[in-house]
Amino acid sequence: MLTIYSDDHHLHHGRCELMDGQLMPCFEMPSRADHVLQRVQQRELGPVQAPHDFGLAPLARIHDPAYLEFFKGAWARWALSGHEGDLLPYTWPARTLRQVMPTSLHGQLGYYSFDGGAPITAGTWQAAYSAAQVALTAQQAIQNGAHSAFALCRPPGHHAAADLMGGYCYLNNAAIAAQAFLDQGHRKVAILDVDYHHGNGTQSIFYARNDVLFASIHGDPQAEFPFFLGYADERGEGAGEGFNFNYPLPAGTGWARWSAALDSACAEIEGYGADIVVVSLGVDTFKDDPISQFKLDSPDYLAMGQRIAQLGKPTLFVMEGGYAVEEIGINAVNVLEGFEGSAE
Ligand code: SP5
Ligand code: ZN
Repeated sequence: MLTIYSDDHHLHHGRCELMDGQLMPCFEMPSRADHVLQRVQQRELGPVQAPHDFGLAPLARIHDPAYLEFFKGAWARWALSGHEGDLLPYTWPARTLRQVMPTSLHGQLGYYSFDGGAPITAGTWQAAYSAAQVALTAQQAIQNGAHSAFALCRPPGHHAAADLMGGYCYLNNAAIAAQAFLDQGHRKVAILDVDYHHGNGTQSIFYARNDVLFASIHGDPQAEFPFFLGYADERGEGAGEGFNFNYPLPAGTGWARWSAALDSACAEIEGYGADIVVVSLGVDTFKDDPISQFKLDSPDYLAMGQRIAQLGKPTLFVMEGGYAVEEIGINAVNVLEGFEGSAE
């Protein structure tokens, strides 16, 4: 399987995230992608190539142009005002407040974010921009006939909505790639999100549309981040009604229960008749993940890849979460090897 990877991810190294009442060192760190790349090479999964640059246009098919403009320029505004540390939001337009656009940098940052988990550093825009290009380059490989490809994206993307960053995410790599498939002639794309956290950004982007089916298996938002989306009764709206599927699962979920949800999600994807499957590949479902509560073990990821391969569709894997840094490479590449071992 072809892997697309850019060293630019190193440009994004946030110092702290706001979590559990504290500023904690960021769990989403550069060594994550380094470990995945090492494992890809060690297992000889296939060639590793750098991304092409498709510019801003495919990003603007998903993200609000004003949001892109803000994100691109935020660090320069922060540095100009004499600051050196990371830019992190602290006030959000929650209920009872107005959805207005202030002129202040922190006001605008609050407007364009939903949590204190996505710091902006000097290199965050470039890293996120390159990650989106990584996804688009892997998408192009499939468009040109490959049965599968791996977009080794960092930072991740599935929490980012059209005009919101949060949950370590800035640009929704999987959504950008899914839209590119549609723009290049495909009619039905299924996004299967196996990250431990609900893909709230991806869901919101496609919630009223029937050309993208979204299915997500994740920690029950009653108890887990992102708390405010990801419930089972969210089925889509308008033309998108019946094209959104959430499988919230309790803490402690292991492979037996998790794989039953995967079977259900796969049945929906088959019934839909997807041309293409995009997998939001988070491996924070791992038993030793430091911020998550599922109990999948490394061999389970091989079985996950095998089950996804049974769909028989061209499949784009897009890297999302996974914070047990020592095992992230083994687990992510196990999914890809499981897929390849079973693909036609
Ligand atoms: C892409 C992705 O996986 N983003 C995840 C963002 C999660 N941020 C909030 C994590 C809260 C974890 N709380 C449990 C802490 C255990 N001490
Ligand atoms: Zn996650």
